Amino acid sequence: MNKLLAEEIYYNMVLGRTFELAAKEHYMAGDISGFLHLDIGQEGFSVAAMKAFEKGDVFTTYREHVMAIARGMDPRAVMAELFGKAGGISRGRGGSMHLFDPSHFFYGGDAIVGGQIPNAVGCAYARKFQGSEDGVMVIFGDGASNGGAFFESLNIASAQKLPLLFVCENNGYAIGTKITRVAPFEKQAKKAEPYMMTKEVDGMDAVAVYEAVREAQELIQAGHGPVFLEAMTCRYEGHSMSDPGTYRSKEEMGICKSKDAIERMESYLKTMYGLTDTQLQGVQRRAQATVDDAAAFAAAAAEPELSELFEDVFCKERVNASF
Ligand SMILES: Cc1ncc(C[n+]2csc(CCOP(=O)(O)OP(=O)(O)O)c2C)c(N)n1
Ligand SMILES: [Mg+2]
Repeated sequence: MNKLLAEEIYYNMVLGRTFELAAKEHYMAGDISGFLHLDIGQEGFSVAAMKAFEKGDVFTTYREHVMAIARGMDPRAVMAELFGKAGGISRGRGGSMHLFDPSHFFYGGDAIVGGQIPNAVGCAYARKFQGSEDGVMVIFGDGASNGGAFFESLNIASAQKLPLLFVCENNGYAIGTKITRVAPFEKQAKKAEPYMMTKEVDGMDAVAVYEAVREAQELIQAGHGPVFLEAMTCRYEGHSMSDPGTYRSKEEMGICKSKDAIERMESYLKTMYGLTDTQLQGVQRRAQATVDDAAAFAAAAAEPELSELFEDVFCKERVNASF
């Protein structure tokens, strides 16, 4: 990976973690309500996957703030969405789980576990039909891979040879349930093996994730059909702000945090490109300033108009007159 890209990925990882820590603080202060799922610990995967799949459509889960920012969305608009403000990326109507921006080919954020998977299949079908070569990436958790829609999606994507990259972000848990209690194996790629090529990557290693996603996208762009990538990650916080995470031992968390993706990227930048601690601290300060600015913007932004309350809720016209 060249220096410029490595620095860009590092900045976005630090920005992501700083953003998440600020979101946590604002949630506790009552500025953010509803659900808030933090991505702390998984930033290496989130940022590298977005940077690698720069061209193409992206569908993902509710744990998507860091991905949205890495994709190019303005941190101000993302934070304002968390605050439920009119200046939010989804006009304050979606909140944390529904960051949506077609101009960046980023279609959420989905509160329905696994709901994004069949949506991505539909998009991949459309892209194939349109002759577009970039491909579609869908990211989902290990828990989501137990749902029926996931298996149906594997089936139809492989039967139709769709340009779709399935990425399972396996953090080992669905809320407080360990994946091995509800699935017969720890690695979920096994479920996709009869249908398509599968690969595994260390999701705590941003450089490896970047390379694995690039390679997989090249395969789908070459008309290879769908590919399945499994990234093994680790979340540091509870499932959401309402989960104290007491089901994981100190020992387990210690092992988890010893793989920290940000620290790993720092050693990479130091050994490969001779970056100094002072330079890395400069990056951290830049990230902090961006997040402070985003939070100040969100706090000062206007609430959505009350008159908009029922907008985009009901269909205004009959689509089919004979219906
Ligand atoms: C269809 C559906 N069932 C259940 C839930 C409740 N729920 C929210 S998140 C979650 C766990 C999902 O775990 P996983 O797919 O591994 O994602 P992670 O949060 O670990 O990234 C569940 C069961 C939901 N939102 N939607
Ligand atoms: Mg999970």
